[in-house]
Formats: sequence, C-alpha cells, structure tokens
Amino acid sequence: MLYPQLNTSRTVIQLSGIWDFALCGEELCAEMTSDRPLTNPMTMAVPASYNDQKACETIRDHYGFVVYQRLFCIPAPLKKERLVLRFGAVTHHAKVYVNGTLVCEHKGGFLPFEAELTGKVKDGENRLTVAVDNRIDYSTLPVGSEKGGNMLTGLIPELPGVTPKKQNYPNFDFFNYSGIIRPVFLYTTPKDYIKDITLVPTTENGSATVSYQIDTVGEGDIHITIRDEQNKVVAVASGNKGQFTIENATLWEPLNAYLYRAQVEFGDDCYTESFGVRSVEVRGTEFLINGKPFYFKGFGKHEDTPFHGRGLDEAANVLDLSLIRWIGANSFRTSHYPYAEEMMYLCDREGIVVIDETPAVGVNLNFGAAAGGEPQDTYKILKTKEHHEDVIRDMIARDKNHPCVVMWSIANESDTTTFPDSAADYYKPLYELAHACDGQNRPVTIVGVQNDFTKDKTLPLMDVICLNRYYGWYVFGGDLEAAKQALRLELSYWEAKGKPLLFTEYGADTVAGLHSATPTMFTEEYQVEFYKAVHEVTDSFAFFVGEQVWNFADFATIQGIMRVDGNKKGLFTRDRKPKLAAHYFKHRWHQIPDFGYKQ
Ligand code: GCB
Repeated sequence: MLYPQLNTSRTVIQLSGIWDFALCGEELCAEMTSDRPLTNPMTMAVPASYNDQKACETIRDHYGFVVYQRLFCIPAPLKKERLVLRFGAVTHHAKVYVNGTLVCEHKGGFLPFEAELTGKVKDGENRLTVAVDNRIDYSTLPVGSEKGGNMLTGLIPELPGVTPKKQNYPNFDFFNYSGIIRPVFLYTTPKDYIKDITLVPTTENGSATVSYQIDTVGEGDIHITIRDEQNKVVAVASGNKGQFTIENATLWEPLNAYLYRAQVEFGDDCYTESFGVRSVEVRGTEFLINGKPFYFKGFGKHEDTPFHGRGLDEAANVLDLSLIRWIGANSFRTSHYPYAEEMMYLCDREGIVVIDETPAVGVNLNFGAAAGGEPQDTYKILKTKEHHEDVIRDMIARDKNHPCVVMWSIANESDTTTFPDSAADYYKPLYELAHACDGQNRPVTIVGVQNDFTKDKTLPLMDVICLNRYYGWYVFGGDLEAAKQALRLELSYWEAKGKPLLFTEYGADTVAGLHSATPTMFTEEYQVEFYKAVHEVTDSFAFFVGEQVWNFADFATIQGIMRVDGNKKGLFTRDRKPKLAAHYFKHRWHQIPDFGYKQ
C-alpha cells in the first residue's frame, strides 16, 4: 500500500489536530455515529493514544468504544479527483463514518487502511466520525482478555457483590494504548491511478538489476525514471512489469544508506518511491547483508513516549535513531507490532537495520496474564489464524520496498513447546506465507520465548533462530554464574542446528539512580554485570550473530505487582536519559564492527 504523497498529480491533506472525543461503552451507541455533533465532547489530539491525554482514570483505563469526530471540507479545485481517506493506524478496531454513513471498518491496530470517498462527500462541511474499540481478546492480535489476573485468586473465598472494574487484560507486557495513533490523511489521485509499486533489487558485479511491478487502475502508459541521490537519471523503463539495470550501483549499507528514487508516471498520475540496493541472505550460520556477515547490535523497542502513548512522535523517532548511533548500535526490532511508516522511511534514510514484526504477541495461553491451571493447547483455543495471515500479508505489502527491513518476524513469544505439534502446524503455513508475500524473499523468523527449548519444533522451521532469554533475571536472577552455565548449555544445543542465532531480547529491570557496591537486582550496577555475564558466553559462539537488548527505553505497562511504574529494562529511561549500562554498551558496541565480528 502506497504512503500518501504530495506531488504534481496528488494532493495530501493532513487531518492532525484537536478532534472532538467522547467515551462510549461496550456497545457502540448509534446516536454517536449518526450525522450529528457529539454531545458535550472532550478535546483530544490526533494522532496520539487517548489514554494519557487527560488526568482521568476512566479515560486511561477505558474498556470498549470511544468516538472521535471532526468536520472537513474538500477544496473546490479537488472535486474532480479521486478522493481517499487514509488512517496510518487505529488501535485496535475502527469503524469510520462520513456524514453518518459507514465507509469502512478495520481490524488490527498497527497497519494502515483506507476508504475511497469519491462521490461520498458533500459540498461544504462533512462530518467524519471514527469509532474505536480497544478490546483485545482471543481473536485479536495482540491477544488479551477481560479476565483479570489476581495473585490470590483461588486462595481467597468467593466474595459475592464484589465487582472488579471491567478492563483489558493484555496477554503482553506493554500498556494497551489506544486511539487514532498515526496520521489521518485525505489525499487525491487522478481517476486513473497508480495503486502499488513493487521493487526487487538484486546485485551482481557492482551493477544492480531491479525487477519491478506497477499495479494501476484505469488506462495509460507507464514510464519509470530512476534517479540517484544527485538527481541524475541512471535508468529508465516502461510497461507495468519488467527490469531495469543500474550500472555501478551504490549499495544501501547499514549506517551508510544510499537511496535511489523510482519516479513512476501513469497517464496523469505519478508517484515516486525510494528504494535501496542491498542483498540479504542466510548462508550456513551467517546472516549476510551485501554478501558480508552482519552482526546485529541494537534493541527491541516500543513506540512509547510520555503524553503520546503509542502515538506517532517524530521528534522521539529522530532522537531514538540518533541515540542508536551514539551508542554504536545498528539495528532494532519493531517489537511487538509494525511501527509507523514514517519510522520505516526514517530508518531507510539513516541506514538503521530493522527486523519487522507483526502484532502477534501473546499467542500463548501458558504464559503471562493467561497462564494458570492446566496446560492449554493455545492453537486449539485461540481464533487468531485468519487475522494472523492478514497481518503478515498487510505488513509485507506495506513495508516490502524498505531497504531497512532485513527480516520478518511473524510473532513474538508464542507458545511453541507445551503442544509442540500444534504450534508447528500453526506456524509452518505462516512462515511459508511470509516468504510467498515477499518478492525480495527476506529471511523469516519467529521470536522464541524462554522455555524447554529441547521440545521446540517451531523455531527450527525458521531461517534464523531468534531468542528472548532472561538467564540472570527471570531465570537465575541474582546468580550470574549459574546464568552463564545455563546459557552456555542452551547455546550449545542450538549451535548444532546449523543456523544463525541472535538474541532479540535479554535484559534486567533497572531503576535509574538505584546503586549498590555489590551488584543486586534492580541496581544500575547489576544491569551492567548482567550484560557482561551474557556477553562472556555469547562472544564465544561463532553462530551467535547479534545482540538486541531488551529494551531501548523504559516503557509503560499495565499496573500490577510485576511492574513499578512500567517496565524498567531500558538502557535509557523513558525520557531517554542513559543508565550506566548505556555507557557500558557504548564502549562495547563501538569496538564491535557491523560486519565480520565473528570471523
Ligand atoms: C519478554 C517479552 C517482552 C517483555 C519482556 C519483559 O519476553 O517479549 O514483551 O516486556 O519479556 O521485560 O519481561
């Protein structure tokens, strides 16, 4: 799906700003989506999560629908054009109404969707109403439920008349921020238009061959002009499908990006897509970028900032990438959902390597909020399969042309060992689907939870083994010697599989400012010792091709006994101040080359 672009044939109107807002319940109230103004609306900024925008518990912990509303007009000169309304992401379920008529509905909170409005708007003012449902359940991704965890459930007697407040219980460890979290655009195209562009570069002996496909609606000839960063034309092509060659191509390299631009003309429409020339390949136990063994240094992140919640914050994105360079890292994973398109374009420009993850987190009924009691066959109980296919398709369709993306992660920490056969039956077709969707055929992985790895039949199906491991925290917390021994045993097990392996998470909660001469859990010193212990082991394995720390920064979670003011595993605080461990990593990572570390 193309990102809205202002150019000589297309107009883009941003609908960011202050919208009218009202809470609604579990049932969507018809009155609120009719062509009438909301009664006594509140103010709410878009794009941003609504939860932290008011000093109000019922807004922060709201369960069910909310309604956003605003008016818009179409400037007269644009009336002849095709008109599209586009949402970057609405978390988690959206129903969109124009003048009281439903124009589209979308399930899933982290991918874009659009509604064609041509012929559906009036002269003068139009009322745009967006109903947003934040409920998560056994059919949504991420997975959640309305049933709360309570440590003492089962130990205390039945308490008639006690009615706990209804709320979302995420089966994942980040706050269930909700709302219109990414930009809303109205954009125009000519009536005959370019629908999609797919670019698949390959390189050989210094030149690049790029296969392309242009999907269009309507009649017209297609011409493509490729320009380099100096705006020099380096190739041309015509027709909806084919190849072009760039002689002496400059490669897109980690931390040294180079972008070409493909300007596509079709009748009266045009669109310019940027792309990079780089290759990605798994060979034996190596992860190769441009034919060279790459070592991942970086993070699992979150889209999480004060006030905005999970809402797009471009200044934070720019700062985060700057801190990634400051600390000597080269990559991150979009844990645990596809990030804003704006961030993906930024990573393309900055040369930051991305593992792109679907919102499939919490697909695990024997772990987290869902755990307790007898083991359950997650894959027989959850109803996520079809939606999981959709998010894989839509994520790859959105991000396929980004050179920054080097691998797809189809899920985080699913249950892969309690019922190993059901897990493999669920994930094998999804792994194959991801490959089938990607013209560039990038590696596909699943991020594995700490478990009895010897039973896992799913991880070995993947191109790269990605592990979240907490030896020294959840396992052998406070006993780093035992943690090292256990980690060594596990890595020896995986080494025999003959695939590259990286850590997509490892970390220790650390309260900024808490110190101790003898490193103990939660102190800044312990966080440093934890990482040193892990690296002592991982550095001795050649097939260990990367370390992505959990987490880049502290982040918000549901309140509960496991988290004091959120998850504190950041190397940076939530407001991006470095902890002691950030300085340790700065020293370490500036000495580790991006390529050839293990040779
Ligand atoms: C994990 C999860 C991540 C959590 C983290 C933690 O394994 O993937 O979402 O936040 O552990 O800190 O417990």
